[in-house]
Formats: sequence, C-alpha cells, structure tokens
Amino acid sequence: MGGGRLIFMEQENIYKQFAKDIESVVRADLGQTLETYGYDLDMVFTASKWKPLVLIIGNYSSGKSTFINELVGAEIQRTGQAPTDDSFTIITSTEGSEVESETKGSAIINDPSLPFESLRKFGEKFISHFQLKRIQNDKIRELAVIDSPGMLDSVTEKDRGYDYLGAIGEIASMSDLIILMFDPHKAGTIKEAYEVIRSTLPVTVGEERIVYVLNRIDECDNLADLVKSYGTLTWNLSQMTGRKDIPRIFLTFSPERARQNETLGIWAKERDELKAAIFSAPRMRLNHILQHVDRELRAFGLLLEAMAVFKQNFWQKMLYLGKITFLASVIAFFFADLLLKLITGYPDMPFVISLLTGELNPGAILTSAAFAILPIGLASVYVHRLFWPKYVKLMLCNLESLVTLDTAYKKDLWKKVKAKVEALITSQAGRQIWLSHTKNQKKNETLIRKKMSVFYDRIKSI
Ligand SMILES: Nc1nc2c(ncn2[C@@H]2O[C@H](COP(=O)(O)OP(=O)(O)OP(=O)(O)O)[C@@H](O)[C@H]2O)c(=O)[nH]1
Ligand SMILES: [Mg+2]
Repeated sequence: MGGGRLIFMEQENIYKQFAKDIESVVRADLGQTLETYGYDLDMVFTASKWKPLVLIIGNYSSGKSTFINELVGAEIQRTGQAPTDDSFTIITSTEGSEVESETKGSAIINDPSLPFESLRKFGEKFISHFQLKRIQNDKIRELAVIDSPGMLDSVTEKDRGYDYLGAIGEIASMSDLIILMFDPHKAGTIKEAYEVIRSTLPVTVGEERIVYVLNRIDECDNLADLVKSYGTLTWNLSQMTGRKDIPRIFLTFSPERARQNETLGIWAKERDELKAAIFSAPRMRLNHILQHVDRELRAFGLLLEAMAVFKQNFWQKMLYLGKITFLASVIAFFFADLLLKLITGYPDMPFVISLLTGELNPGAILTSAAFAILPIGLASVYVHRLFWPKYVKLMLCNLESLVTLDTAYKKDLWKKVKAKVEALITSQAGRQIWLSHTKNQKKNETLIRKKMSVFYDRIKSI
C-alpha cells in the first residue's frame, strides 16, 4: 500500500505543479492586463482548484449509481428500478484526519476551497438537490465522482424546479470526464438525453472528454438483441452529435446484478476498461486545465478585439470630425470677422484685410483666434452631449459588429465574452477609448502562441 500511495502522491504533485505553473505564467504575463478588463483570474483557474471530476449522467435506471458503488467498492448510493436519484451527489474520499461526512448544497457552494460557486445561479431548488459525500476510500482519493438524477422523458424544467440541463452543462464544463450512460431499453431515445447531447454538451465540453456507455447489456436476450440496441444507440448518437465517426461505446454490465447470459463473456473486460478510463481522469485534467486556460485566453483575445474596434471606430470618427473642425476653425480664423463686418459693420479692419494691407494688429489676431476657437467649442459640446452617448448606444446595440465571428469556435467564445464586452462598454466606455488594446492583444497572443505550446509539449512527456 505504501508504494501505491507514494505513486498517488507523486502523481498528485505532478498535476498540482502543472496547474500551478500555468497559473504563475499567466499571472506573470497577463495578470494585470486581465484585471484591467475586470477579468477574475480565479475564475480562469477554477478548473484547477480541486480534484479531477468525473460526472456520470444518463437515462434513469441505466445503472449509474450501481456503477459508482462498484467503483468505490461500497454501497454509497441508493439504487432501484424506478427513477431513484433526484440529486447531484459528489462522492470523494476524506482528507487526512477528516471523518466521513455529508455536506449540503448551500455549504458546498459557499466553500471557497471547492469549485462549485458558479452553480449558485441555478437557485435554491437546485442547491437543495446538491450534496457532497466524503467517505473513507482510497480508490477515489485522487478524484471525485458525481452521481446525477437520471434523465427522463416527459419532464420539464418546471417539474424539476430548476434548469436541469443548464446545471448538467455547467458541471460538465468543470468535469474532466463525462460518462454518458444508456441502457438497452432506452438506447438514446430519452428526451432529456437528446437535449444534453444535442445542445448542452457541445457548448461546454470537448468531444474527447465524453465517454459513451451502453450498460445493462446482460438484459439483451441474445446477441441479435444486443446488436439491435447497439445499432439504435449509434444511430441516435450520430443524429444527436452530428459526428460522422462512431465514437467508442463501452458495452458493460454490472457483474453483481447481471442476469445469467452466455453471450456476455467477450464484453466482461469492458467494465474494467471503463473503470481504468475513470481512474485516468487526473491525466485528463491536465488537458482540461490547459484547454480551459487556452480557451479563456482566446475568449479574452476576442474581448480585446472588440474593445480595440470600439476604440478604433471612435477615433476614426473623431479624426473625421477633427478634420472638419480644423477646417471650420481655419475658415473662422480668416473669415469670420469679415462676415461679421459685412453683416454688422464691425470690426473696422477684419483680419484678412489687415493681413493684406500689412496693418496687422494684436486686436484683430485675438478676435480671429476667438472665432477659431468657436468651432472647437461647438464640436466638443457636440461630442460630449450628442455624439458620444449615441456612439456608445449604437455599439451596445450592435456588439457583433465589433468582432469577426468567422468560425464556429469564435462564435462559441463570443457567447462567453459578449456579456463582459457589454458590461465594459456600459460601465467604462470612456476608459476603453484610452486603453492600449492592441498592445494587450499582442501580449495575449504571444502568451497563447509561445508559452501555452510549452505546456502542451510538457503534457506529452508526463
Ligand atoms: N441486469 C442488470 N441490472 C442492473 C445493472 N446495473 C444496474 N442494474 C439494476 O438497475 C436498476 C437501476 O440501477 P441504478 O444504479 O439505480 O440506476 P441509476 O442510473 O442510478 O438510476 P437513477 O438514479 O434513477 O437515475 C437497479 O435495480 C440495479 O440493480 C446491470 O448491469 N444489469
Ligand atoms: Mg442513481
């Protein structure tokens, strides 16, 4: 046990060190800049805050809880044929001298050492369906497994009382591995499962983090029955994900609950492979952290792009207005008093005349200067009172015009930062036209291009 524990500790150190290194590079190169734009660095590193997470989702009664119990080797979760779990339960081991405990949702969300603060937005009803169980168990020392309420067919957000799909999406985005479990009775035909695969997961999770499982295959009456279920599931998945390739689907069954079935032999080892995949979650975390930081930086890059265009458009218009004002000032300087003389007969000697006759006097220069200032004053009032508020409003109504969303990836990133761009323009537009966004863009790009690639190389060598 000592040796195994030592390897655990070493691994733990590698992962923690990796996360720390990325954090310190980003903080050193971009910390201040991120803060200038109200970017909370803690949010960027939420993914690396706690243990690797494995989220288990799927149809009701597909065997999620049974599988978790088997994984940890203890009856932690209730199981049953009808929909059983109505809560999200995080299961992990106790640390050091901690005793076994169950923590309520409100305490989890308010605990700054845990990464679940962002789930607060799903409201009280969700929080009351959220819990953390710490058990004495070495197997899950390095990770936390999350059991979830089974997906149902005819349930709505109103029935659940909270945005179930939204919560799944949010938890999935933090998770390093997502096990999506089906069973032969409902191989991908459940409405909520459809929604999750079709709309929720693609937004928050990279494909490589999702593991598909067809569980309870012992309940297929014969091989033909199993092939039919498998075919149905792959067909449904291809419809839902839009993927052209067929992802690997683990065909599993619970050795304890399985009915006698002679065709099962060949698949018996898939259960162990699935468990091995779960225990590799800490490794997945490295990728996850890096991808997460990379994505956040690229999203930040998009925010900078938007702010740079916001600033550039403004100064372009100012340049145009400046040229007109300058022209008006020059005309006013030379001819305004001449016009005044034609209308009112005053002053006696307009500036241009005195210039031509060589009788230039300081009084005439001063009057002309005063006339020259007039367009500047008017322009400045126009900019402050009319142009600026209108410009800000126009930009807020056309936020998309600030960025080029030429790829699906950029469109996804835009969903992440649009609200931030809006908030920046709403609350500190005046500041944004003075900040050096292009310089910050370059800094950000250099960090992504040069320094992040070093970390990608480092993952390969771990
Ligand atoms: N035959 C067979 N039965 C299984 C298998 N896995 C689980 N079961 C049984 O299926 C039923 C449902 O299992 P659970 O583990 O409670 O399923 P769940 O996915 O957690 O269900 P919800 O919490 O309701 O979403 C239980 O009665 C289990 O004993 C399996 O591989 N084969
Ligand atoms: Mg369950």
